[in-house]
Amino acid sequence: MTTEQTLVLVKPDGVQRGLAGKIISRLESTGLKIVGMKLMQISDELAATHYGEHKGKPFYEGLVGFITSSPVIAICLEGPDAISTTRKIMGATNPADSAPGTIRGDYGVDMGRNLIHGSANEDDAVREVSLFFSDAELLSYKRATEPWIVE
Ligand code: DAT
Ligand code: MG
Repeated sequence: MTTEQTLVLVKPDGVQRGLAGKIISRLESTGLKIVGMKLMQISDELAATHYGEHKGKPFYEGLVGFITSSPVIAICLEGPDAISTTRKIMGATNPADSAPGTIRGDYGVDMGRNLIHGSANEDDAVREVSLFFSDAELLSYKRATEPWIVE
């Protein structure tokens, strides 16, 4: 197990639909630690940088339009295997293929409204966390429950 940080976004559909609490609760319940969190409006520039890998794809304009359409909640989660654990709880990119019990499987029906972003791998996670959070916004703290979460 490697201690990792990962970037999560509760996307505009999650915030608009009042599902942010439920989505964050599922991630928080794993024992992963919230080390940064804020409600924010993503600018066109930030969206273009964040989704740079998808530039030129047919869904790119819609994706950038959607992610900048209304506020998101950005979260930095920290803990053992935080990246893959978060991706598992999110479910597959297309909610239609996401298993029941996952966030996208339980709350979504459309690829373009899939509620949540989570960094895909270690390189993306490092890049995305520093894109959305300054050093001062990421807090280092201990929780009394930690020995009950990690051996
Ligand atoms: P993920 O969000 O699971 O990491 P991704 O990085 O491949 O998926 O794509 C980013 C987002 O773009 C995804 O959450 C939804 C949208 N998207 C991806 N592929 C798409 C497609 N074929 N049609 C429409 N939207 C798509
Ligand atoms: Mg991705």
